[in-house]
Amino acid sequence: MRIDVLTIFPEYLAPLELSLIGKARRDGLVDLHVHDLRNWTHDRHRTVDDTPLGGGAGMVMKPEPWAEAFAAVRAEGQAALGADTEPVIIFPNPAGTPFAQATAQEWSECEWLVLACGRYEGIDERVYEHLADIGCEIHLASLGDYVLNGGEVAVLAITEAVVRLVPGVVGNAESLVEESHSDGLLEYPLYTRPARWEDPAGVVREAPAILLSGDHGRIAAWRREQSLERTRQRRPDLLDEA
Ligand code: 6GU
Repeated sequence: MRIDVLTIFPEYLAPLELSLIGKARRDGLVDLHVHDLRNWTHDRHRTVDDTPLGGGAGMVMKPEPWAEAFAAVRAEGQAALGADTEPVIIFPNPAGTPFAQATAQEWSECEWLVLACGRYEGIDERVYEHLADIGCEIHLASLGDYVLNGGEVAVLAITEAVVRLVPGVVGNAESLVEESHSDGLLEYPLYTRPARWEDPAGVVREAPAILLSGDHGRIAAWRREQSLERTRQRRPDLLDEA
């Protein structure tokens, strides 16, 4: 999978060198490129924003650097992947559709993602119109109902959620099956040794005896019950869908 990130803060994406994503890159499973949007400005101050037409607070990202950046990144990606390959373009945006595990699964099956980080109040609307006009598949995705300063943190989250689903990235593929949200429910509680633990307050805490029983059928049923109960308490909204 190829991923291109467009941002005015390339340093913000430094964590993509680390841990699971860093290893996936070194293993050749993910070809990830971070680009500075200001490379596609032409004035002395490398300006990417201007005041909103019609007035109002804050600044809006100008269309020209974005259009030039997409054209350049598209050509670079097509040189690597083939001239008929098109990227799926994702704009993290608090006004987008909710990003969820099913979205991560879909995008993990894409050959090429371009993640475009907006800043300030947002990007000039004509950028989206232009990309749609030239036949690009574009998505606006939100992490949840709160506002971040820009798309960079959202891109870290989206990239991690997507890349870990790319085949070969997570060593034990079974761990992707049992985790929260993979079946629409929250994950059951987990325990490890020691089965009998005296906590720092002197309270003896035993792991549920059923987990020591060796009866895999009853353990699976218990875990399902726990998942359902936990989901009912914390996320009743998920139960209606599951
Ligand atoms: Cl994807 N972007 C920004 N700027 N804020 C957000 C968000 C995304 N998701 C929730 N808040």
